[in-house]
Amino acid sequence: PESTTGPSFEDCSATAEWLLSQTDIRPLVGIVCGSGLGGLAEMLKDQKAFKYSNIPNFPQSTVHGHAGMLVFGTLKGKPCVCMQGRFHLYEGYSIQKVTLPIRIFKLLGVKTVLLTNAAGGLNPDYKVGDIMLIKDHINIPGFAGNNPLTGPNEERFGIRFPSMSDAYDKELLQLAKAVGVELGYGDFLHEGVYCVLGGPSFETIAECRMMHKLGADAVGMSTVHEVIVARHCGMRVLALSLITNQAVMNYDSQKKANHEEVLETGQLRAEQLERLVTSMVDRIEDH
Ligand code: 6GU
Repeated sequence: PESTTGPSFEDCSATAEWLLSQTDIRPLVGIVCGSGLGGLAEMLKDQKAFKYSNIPNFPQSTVHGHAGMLVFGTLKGKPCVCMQGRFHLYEGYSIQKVTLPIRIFKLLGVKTVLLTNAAGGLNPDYKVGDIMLIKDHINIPGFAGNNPLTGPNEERFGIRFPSMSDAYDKELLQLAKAVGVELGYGDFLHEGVYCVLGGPSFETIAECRMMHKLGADAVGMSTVHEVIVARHCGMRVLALSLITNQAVMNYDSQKKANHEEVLETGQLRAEQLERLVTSMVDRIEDH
């Protein structure tokens, strides 16, 4: 990992200024697309897209299934910015670099962040293809000091000790549930707790059992760091997981987690997930 300081406020500002000089779109909603869920970015109208490699100070995306583009445009007439592909700790970036785009969102004027991810189901009631609205998280890397806010606090973004008991916006959760039911997704829509691990190796059976016992419903390798940084700087957050596979919980199972299955399920339910996010954007009140 790099130093614990991460990109400076000035670096973030320079990147945001550069982006704002390249497009007239002034996004109010920032969207992060998880593995296999990048199709969402293609639904934006009047697009202006930037390859991560062309954006000053931006990290590069290295994972198959993540496109590596920052897309500006409108969704249902609302100005949005969308990360088609995110950064992960397991790619070797510092945790500050992983979450840099969220601070860029803030400086672009974003008020609400919608995050998606692919996750393994720990709750035995969850089936492959189900959607879980994240109501809370367990930050395992954070237990060991790997928190994106580690280092000197940048007061221009937020306070030293932000609360996380209100991380997932209750109004947005209510709205997402209502919109999901309206769309006919009630049968495969859950509300649950997401547990983050560093990856890239998948969990052992004992680790899955432990996380489930501790109250986690799904497990993944992303999102939580971004949520912490978004809340630190006062943006509202809605996050949702597509359950792409069931985590292996018992020693008789012949199954094992793999990235191909994750991407395939992404395709299976991508349309529904895209419709849910699009409808959410439509219904979000700007403030
Ligand atoms: Cl089973 N585990 C983790 N850590 N991440 C995942 C996953 C499982 N399925 C999709 N993403």
